Amino acid sequence: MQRHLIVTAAVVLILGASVTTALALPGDDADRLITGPASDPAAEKVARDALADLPSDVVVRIGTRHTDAKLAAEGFEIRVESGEILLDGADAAGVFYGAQELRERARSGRLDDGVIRQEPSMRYRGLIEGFYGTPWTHAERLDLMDYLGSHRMNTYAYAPKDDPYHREKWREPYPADKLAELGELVERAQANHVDFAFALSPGLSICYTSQDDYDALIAKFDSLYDLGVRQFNIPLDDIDYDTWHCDGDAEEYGSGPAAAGRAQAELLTRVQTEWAANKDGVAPMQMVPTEYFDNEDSPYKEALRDMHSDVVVMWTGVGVIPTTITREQAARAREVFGHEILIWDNYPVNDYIAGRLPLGAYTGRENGLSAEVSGVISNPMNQPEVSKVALYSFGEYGWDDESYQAEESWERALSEAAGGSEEVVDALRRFADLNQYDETLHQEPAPELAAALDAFWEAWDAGDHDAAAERFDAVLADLAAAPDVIREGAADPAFAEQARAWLDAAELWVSAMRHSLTGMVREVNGDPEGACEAIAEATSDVEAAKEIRDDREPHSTTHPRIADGVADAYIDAAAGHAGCG
Ligand code: LOG
Repeated sequence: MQRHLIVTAAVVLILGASVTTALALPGDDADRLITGPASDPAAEKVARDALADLPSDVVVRIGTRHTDAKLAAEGFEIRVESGEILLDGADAAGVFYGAQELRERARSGRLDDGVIRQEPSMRYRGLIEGFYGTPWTHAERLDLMDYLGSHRMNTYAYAPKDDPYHREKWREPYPADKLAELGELVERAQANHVDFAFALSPGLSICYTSQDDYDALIAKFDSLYDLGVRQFNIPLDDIDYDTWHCDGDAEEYGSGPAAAGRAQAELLTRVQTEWAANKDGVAPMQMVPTEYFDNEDSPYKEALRDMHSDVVVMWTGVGVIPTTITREQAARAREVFGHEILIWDNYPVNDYIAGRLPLGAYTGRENGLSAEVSGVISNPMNQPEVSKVALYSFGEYGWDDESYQAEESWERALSEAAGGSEEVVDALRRFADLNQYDETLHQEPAPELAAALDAFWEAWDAGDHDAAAERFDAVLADLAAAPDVIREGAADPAFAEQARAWLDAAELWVSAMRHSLTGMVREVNGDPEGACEAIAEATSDVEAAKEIRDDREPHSTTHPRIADGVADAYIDAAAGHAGCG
């Protein structure tokens, strides 16, 4: 197509380009983009961007309902032939995603004559703001809506544990200013073909048999419905299901997990049948069970199986933050919960590992989970911009979980965060090595640095001190340079702002390692005093690194963890070698 278009463009240029261009004002490409009924402003804007990278005589028709292909929801087809591009979708979201594909291919020169057809493999793709600690700001949420839309993700579930009106004060209506913000979020979500799912967590205090509590819950949902919300969720995770909050519940249901399961199932069934089913456009209810983290059958899950069959059940996999999630496990979850499963994937959430900024690849999710579940959505970090490294891969996995490759996806995510610069990608890769340990998906701290250290010790112990030190210092020099490269080069300055504490701490830990190395070298060169001076410098760097705090909870309570178990171990060992430990 590229070659063909260029030829056509040349011909037009000779024969009559002047006529077309004379009619069009500079930058006016109205005549090159023809929109039909399935198109909307979001798709149009993207398609218009694509025109900039297409030869000027190419006509693009979007959403004109020309395709007879049976596309699944949100799917699209792009037909490229003879100077014309026909882009259509199963729906407006499909046209929007197709326009993104077109823009991307036009930019990278990968647009040949023929047909491109794509459909998402999962119904739900995106995130659940479901972590503890400092919730995202309004501005950050707005930005995330755009991010989701531009990465073919369609779900923003709103469930911040520390929004009091979501959990502790669930009965209370949102104050006007908060409601206005939620309204803006819903609008921005809609503009990006993102479904805003509102979650209300009454489990800390609800009396299941109380009509007043039921009414309070519905009133809250109604207030969000009026803003345009059409997906609703009742998360009942992290509550004590052996404790009732009123005597009536004990009388009605008895006690124990099965009783809790019945009370929850009845609540969801009632909300589904009396409210959701009667409200125009409302999707089936969603819920998070109290036993969300395993797939063993139990009296509680048996009780949930009686819940209205339309209700979607969220599940985190086996374990709250599972290293792996397999098809077999998911199939079993579907069986024991007896409902459609939507995975609440606790990655890259960092509320349980204060001081960590997990930047590793999104790994361990078996290809083909879409056969068993209707979606896999991310519970991200308190730091939204930094979370995009993982969210990028959730987008790819949700769109095509069959062919997803974690490492390759991660490389693309880094490249996006780096604005395409190889130098910045390298710096991010190094920084990510120091920041990938998360106890679960990545259990090896700083594997690259650890490997460099192994090589160093081997050479050092063999007596090859100078060569060992030189090679290791070259590794440390690259690491030392990385924070500044990221500060200056990250595509979005918010990345460096939100990673500030970790970038500053990384600089100090690397500096401490370099001083430690100097100490070792001085010692073997017969300068014990100089050695101990260097070790003292290392110690003061480490002390300074431990003073650093991020301002978001829970990270504000501790210092950033940088390559711990590797960097600190080396610094300790070096002090011993230098004879001043
Ligand atoms: C919470 C979640 C929290 C996450 C990680 C679920 C369903 N609930 O253990 O809010 O962010 O773990 O700490 C959870 O995962 N409970």
